[in-house]
Amino acid sequence: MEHLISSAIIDRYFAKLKAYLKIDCAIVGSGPSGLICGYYLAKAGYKTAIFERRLKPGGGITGGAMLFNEIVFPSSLIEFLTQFGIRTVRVSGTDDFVTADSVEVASALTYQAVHAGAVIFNGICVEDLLMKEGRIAGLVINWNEVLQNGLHVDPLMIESKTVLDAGGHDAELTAKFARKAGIKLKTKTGGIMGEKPMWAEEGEKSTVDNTSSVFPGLFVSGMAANGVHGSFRMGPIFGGMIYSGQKAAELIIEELERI
Ligand code: 48H
Repeated sequence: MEHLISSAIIDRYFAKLKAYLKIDCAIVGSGPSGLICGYYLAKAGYKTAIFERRLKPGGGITGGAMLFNEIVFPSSLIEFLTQFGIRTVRVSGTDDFVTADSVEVASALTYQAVHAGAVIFNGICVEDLLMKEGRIAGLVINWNEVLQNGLHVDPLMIESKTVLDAGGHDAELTAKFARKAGIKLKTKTGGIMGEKPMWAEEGEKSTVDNTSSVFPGLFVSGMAANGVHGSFRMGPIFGGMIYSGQKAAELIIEELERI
């Protein structure tokens, strides 16, 4: 019996991975902006995979704030959150904000993205990007454990028409790509501008403004967008991340329809 269990898992996993070697959009990171973007792309019928180096999806959502597992959203998102199966509680003394259980939010966003048709590959790190003829052409992937242990093991590649860097603070992947490729990014300076300190209101707003295409085929969302374009952090309020994921999906769909 044991060999059947092993064989079922091996067959199914490799069938799934093989089916996603050539896709429409590869999303790096399963934080809120990556999951939301994956949800909308998959729902619109685009072949979408999310690569997450950690074991569990959710990125910075699950830990809440200082491990207090509640997060804040603007009230403008109540209807959206309810549709996603997320319960909210009004914040006393203001109509502007609600709270939600961060474990519930991470689970609901993950469930909705996967059920819309996005596939999440966890435990896999995107170590580099694939670039051909002046545009991004996919990802270079490896087991996170291989990289963490510094093992000299060559990677595999995923071909993708578009890539979203939703990898969070410091926009490590886009920074590495710009440095290695020696190209100019579509930012005010042509380079990575770097995240600024805390300013919740400005950070929330600029996350959406900064969600953009930074090189042909390469998009940035969430904290990676703020890292690339040089804007503020906002702490444990997640409205900007949801709107950023929605905007990233719109921009990527526009590009997929154009190329
Ligand atoms: C595979 C990778 C790689 C890689 C990173 O940080 P995230 O939660 O992403 P966002 O930007 O959607 O959300 C940001 C939000 O969670 C947050 O941090 C806020 C609001 N901070 C405010 C503040 O003031 O601090 O998730 C990114 C995910 C993580 O799960 C990483 O493990 C993953 O991306 N990731 N996965 N390959 N190269 N790089």
